Amino acid sequence: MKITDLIGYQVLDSRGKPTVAAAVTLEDGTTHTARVPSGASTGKHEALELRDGSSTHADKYFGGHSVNKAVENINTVISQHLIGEPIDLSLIDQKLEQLDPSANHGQLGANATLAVSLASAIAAAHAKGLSLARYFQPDGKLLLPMPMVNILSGGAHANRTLDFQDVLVVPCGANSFAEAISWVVAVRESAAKLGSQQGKVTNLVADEGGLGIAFPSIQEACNFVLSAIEEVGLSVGSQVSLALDVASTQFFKGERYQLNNPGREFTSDEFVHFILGLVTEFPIVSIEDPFAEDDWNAWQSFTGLAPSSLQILGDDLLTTNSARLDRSIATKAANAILIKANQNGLVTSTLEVLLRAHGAGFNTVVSARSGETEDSWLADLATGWRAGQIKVGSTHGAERNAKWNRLLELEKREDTEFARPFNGAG
Ligand code: 2PG
Ligand code: MG
Repeated sequence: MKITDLIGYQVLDSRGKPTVAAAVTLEDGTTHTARVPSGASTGKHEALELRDGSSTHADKYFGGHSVNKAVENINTVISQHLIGEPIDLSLIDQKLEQLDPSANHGQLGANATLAVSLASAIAAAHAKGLSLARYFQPDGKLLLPMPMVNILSGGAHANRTLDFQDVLVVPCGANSFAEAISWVVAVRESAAKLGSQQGKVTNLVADEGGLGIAFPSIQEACNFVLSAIEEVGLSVGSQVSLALDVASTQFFKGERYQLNNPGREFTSDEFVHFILGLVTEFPIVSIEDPFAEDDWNAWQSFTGLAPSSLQILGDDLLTTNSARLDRSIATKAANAILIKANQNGLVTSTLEVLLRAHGAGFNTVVSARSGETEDSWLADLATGWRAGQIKVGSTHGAERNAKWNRLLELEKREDTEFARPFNGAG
């Protein structure tokens, strides 16, 4: 089946910031749309998100964030080359690569290429009469991912109420996705209740739906979430464990890790030992970006010292980039990769990074961004790609729940099994 039309247009993300949407129309008259997400704590090695800057007339009210140039690139260069072509995802992504051979998709904008690539994937699945998850895995049981869910938010997502960006929970002992998400909802509610009992401000919801509660230290924040878990009668460790996204690049300044709470700064080596202390003291199964995006030595020495069961997850470090992944495999810096399609810019090359990671024995966590949309394709990608884990933010906000709800739907409608990557943890 051929593409008869392709358009790009500007829409809003969950922060009210402009983002790119693309719509692919097929010969059978159906139209398939996708919208791209956008980060706040972005890594400097990510693919380029093309924004207009403040000078354009069309941008007057968007403070330089509008995406008219990226949209224009879809409506001129890209559509010229794709209209009339068959709906074949790998050919389309190859064409997009040829149209913008720059490593970071900086000419067309990774927001333009990804919108087209995603809409094409959705259209290609339709053309085969499959769900997007099934398009990537036509046979056998689909693997529903274990969710990693934000309870407390800090960093760039919550005006630095905490130095660390996320304190998350992993319902590692749940037997189904539906059970997993129900436990998490209970823990988030329990945390909100506990916070108000303790006189904390709990009505501040951060960009990803987590509670923006201030704490004097990360240890107090972790203890608070542990109490919230116990309060609902779930057992810490065997049923629900902790995970952290330190997002440390955000507070790595002048070669020092600078914490506001408590006011203290650390050399890389000191911070390696600080993080080791945290993962020893708390039932933490996964730690993301404990070190800055180019502090490779710290990553390497931590991975050598940490318990082998700990998931050491590279986000800003690896930026869904195969060369950076290869370096981390070769140097044993990290043992897991966060997979974000918009860090990469194309669906097929994002999948290639994930498969390469699996080949090296790395865990993979498919992730949303802090600026999200109502789209749910992420749930299908995580499932059809057998990622094993997914991170979407909290269970608050329709842009987050669209992904959880799609996973609940896949669990009911498809032949699935639930991933248990931390089975036996705790
Ligand atoms: C992260 C993401 C999502 P952002 O750091 O993992 O939580 O944040 O999209 O702002 O980069
Ligand atoms: Mg991160």
